[in-house]
Amino acid sequence: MKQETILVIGANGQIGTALLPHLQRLYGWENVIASDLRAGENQQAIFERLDATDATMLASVVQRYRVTQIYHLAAILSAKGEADPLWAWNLNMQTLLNVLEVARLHQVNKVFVPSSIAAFGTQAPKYETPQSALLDPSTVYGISKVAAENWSVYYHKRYGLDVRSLRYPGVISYQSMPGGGTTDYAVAIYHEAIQGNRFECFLAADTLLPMIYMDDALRATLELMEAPEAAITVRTSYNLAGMSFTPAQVAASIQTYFPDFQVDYKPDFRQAIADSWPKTIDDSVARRDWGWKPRFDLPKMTKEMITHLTEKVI
Ligand code: NAD
Ligand code: AKB
Repeated sequence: MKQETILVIGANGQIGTALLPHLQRLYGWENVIASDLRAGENQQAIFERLDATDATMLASVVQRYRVTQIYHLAAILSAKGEADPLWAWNLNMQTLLNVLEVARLHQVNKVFVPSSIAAFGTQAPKYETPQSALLDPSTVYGISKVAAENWSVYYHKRYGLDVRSLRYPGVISYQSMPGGGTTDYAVAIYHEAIQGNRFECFLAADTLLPMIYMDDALRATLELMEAPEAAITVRTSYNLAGMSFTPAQVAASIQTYFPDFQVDYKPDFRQAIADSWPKTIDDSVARRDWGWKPRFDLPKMTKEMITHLTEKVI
C-alpha cells in the first residue's frame, strides 16, 4: 500500500463522495481524511469539519495529519455561481489560494485542483476543442477556473509545487447528486426516469455537451495523480473527454429501458451557459502524456446508471 496521507476538501460533494472509497482502497482507510463544511450522511471516513476559506483551520488539519496530498474539490459550480457571482468568486479563489499556500508551506507533495469545460467560452472552437484553445469563459465559475489554472502554473514554476488538473466535462454519477451546475440535468433525468416520472429539462433538446461517467472521471483523476512527474507537460489543466450527447439523445437512451419515459423542454438561464461551452473535446494531449482512454459511451453509461439507481430504490 502507498505511504501517503490524503486530504480531500469538499469530500461530500458529487465527486468527493465517489472518490473517497477509491482513495481508501489505494492508500488505506486510515490515511484518507475527508473534510467538508459539514459531515455527510453515513460518512464512512475519518472526517474533519473544515471551511477551506479559513487558512488557519486548513493549516491545522494539514499539520495534525501530516498530509502529503490534497484533492481540492470545494467550489461553487456554474449555475449556482451566477446567483451570487462575488460570493462564488471569493469562495473559489480563497479556498484555492489557501490550498496552494498550505501545500507550499507544509511540504505537501501533490495537489489536485480540478478545472472544467467552463474554462472555455465562445471564442474556442466548438467541436474537438483543442487543449490550447483561447479561454474566454462566460460565467464567474469559468473565470475562477481559468484563474485557478494560471495560479497552478505559477505555484509549479515559482515553488516547484506539483499541482495537477483535469478540465472535467459534466460528470454523471449514481452515487451522489450534482451541486448546482449546467450539466446537472443529465443526472436528474435518470432519477426521474427510474421513478416513473416525466422530466422537465432546463436545456433545449439539441444542446450537445461534453460529459463523462463517474467511473471514467475517477480513473482519469487517479491515473493523472499516479503519472510520473516527467510525463506531465500541462500545468494549466488537461482537456478530458468521455462522450458528448444532447438531452434528446440521453432521453432516447433511457427509453430503451423505459419506453414511456417523456421529457418536456423548458430552457432557462442555463441554456446560455451551455451554448457558450464546447460540444466535443480534443483530449489527445492527455492520451499522449499519461495514456488516457475513456471506457464509457452513452449506452454503457445508461445501463450502469439504471442498474445502480434501481438497486438504490429497491
Ligand atoms: P459539489 O458542489 O458537488 O461539491 C462541492 C463540495 O464542496 C460540497 O460538498 C460543499 O459542501 C463543499 N464546500 C463548499 N464550500 C466549501 C468550503 N468553504 N470549505 C470546504 N468545503 C466546501 O462539486 P463537485 O461536482 O463534487 O465538484 C468538485 C470539483 O470538480 C469542483 O472544483 C468542480 O468545479 C469540479 N468539476 C465538477 C464537475 C461536475 O460535473 N461535477 C465538472 C467539472 C468540474
Ligand atoms: C457545471 O455544469 O457547472 C459543472 C461543470 C461542467 O463544470 N458540471
